[in-house]
Amino acid sequence: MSPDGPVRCYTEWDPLEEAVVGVIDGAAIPAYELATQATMPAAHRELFERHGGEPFPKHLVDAAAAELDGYVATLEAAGVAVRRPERVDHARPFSTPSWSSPGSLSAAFARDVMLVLDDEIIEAPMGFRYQYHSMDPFRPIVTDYWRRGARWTAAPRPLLTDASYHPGYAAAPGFDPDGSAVTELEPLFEAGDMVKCGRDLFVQPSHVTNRTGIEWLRRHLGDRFRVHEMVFDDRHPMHVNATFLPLRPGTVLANPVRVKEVPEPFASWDMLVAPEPAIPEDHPMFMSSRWVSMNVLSLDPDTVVVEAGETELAALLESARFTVVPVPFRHVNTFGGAFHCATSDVRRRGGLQDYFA
Ligand code: DAV
Repeated sequence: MSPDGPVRCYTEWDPLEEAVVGVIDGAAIPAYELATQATMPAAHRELFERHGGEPFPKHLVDAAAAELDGYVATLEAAGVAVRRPERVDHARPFSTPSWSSPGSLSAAFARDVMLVLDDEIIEAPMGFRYQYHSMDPFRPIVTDYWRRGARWTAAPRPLLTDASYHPGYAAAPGFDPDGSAVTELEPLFEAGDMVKCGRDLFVQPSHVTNRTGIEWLRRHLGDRFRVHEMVFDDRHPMHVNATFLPLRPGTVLANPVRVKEVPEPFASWDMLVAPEPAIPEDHPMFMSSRWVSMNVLSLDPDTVVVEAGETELAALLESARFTVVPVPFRHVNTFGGAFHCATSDVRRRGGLQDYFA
């Protein structure tokens, strides 16, 4: 727990000193598999079925890549050190002894592949088959952090045979963690389903995070952290950061459609209700809902990066005394996320605190 180590992160809001920001280069169209069906817009099913594993059209990738570079420049101008994963071709098939995938996805959403907590990086056991190698482009960075003193752990590698999926999941009317697209056969989680609030880690069971994965984390983290579950009113849960996002002690940004009840520990916090996304209805959104509009990133307890077109959200945050840094990110939105998804915070200033004492 050296305070001078390269990795140290306890919250979503302490002053950001270093982060990994993803790259979209080489992105492939996700293959159609059960977890895709459970989480991604039904309108694009045919694209996934017919073109899964092929490269995404270059003009879409290039536009998003330019926005990611612009975002990195903004972070660097704010004094944040930024590392990027390797640029690789994700349109390459691979297989295990049990199954094969026509390709991978991308290295755009750095958040999801690893949980950075305390001085440790935990590689996520991801539930999509096409995410099986999603950590690979990040390995040089993580190896370097480890050489410089960080702890480095990989959660047990999942097998992802058919027994890890639950084809009957769709029968449930809302989301019931016991009716997730993934079974409880082995630990599965993605770090996008988590928010860090000091001693308390809040995790959403979803179609990519199961209770076995949450229990693995609970036991791995031991006494220093309390691991809580949060379930929201979302039929297609995959990552909690377009649903419920703490911005500073006492303030959380919430999705009005999905958050019907504030999780008990947050009862005394101010809830900022995210406005209707400004993303045009006809904007291509292949992998998420338009609610990635609220997928913001805190640079410190007073400063939030917001998509440049989300002016209502910016006004709401300003009325709550935040400074808003607008950054264009619509073309990144097309691929299923925004700033919180694209960023894995590696070091934030500040120590381990209890915000719910
Ligand atoms: O539509 O709320 C957000 C996914 C962020 N990676 C959604 C999914």
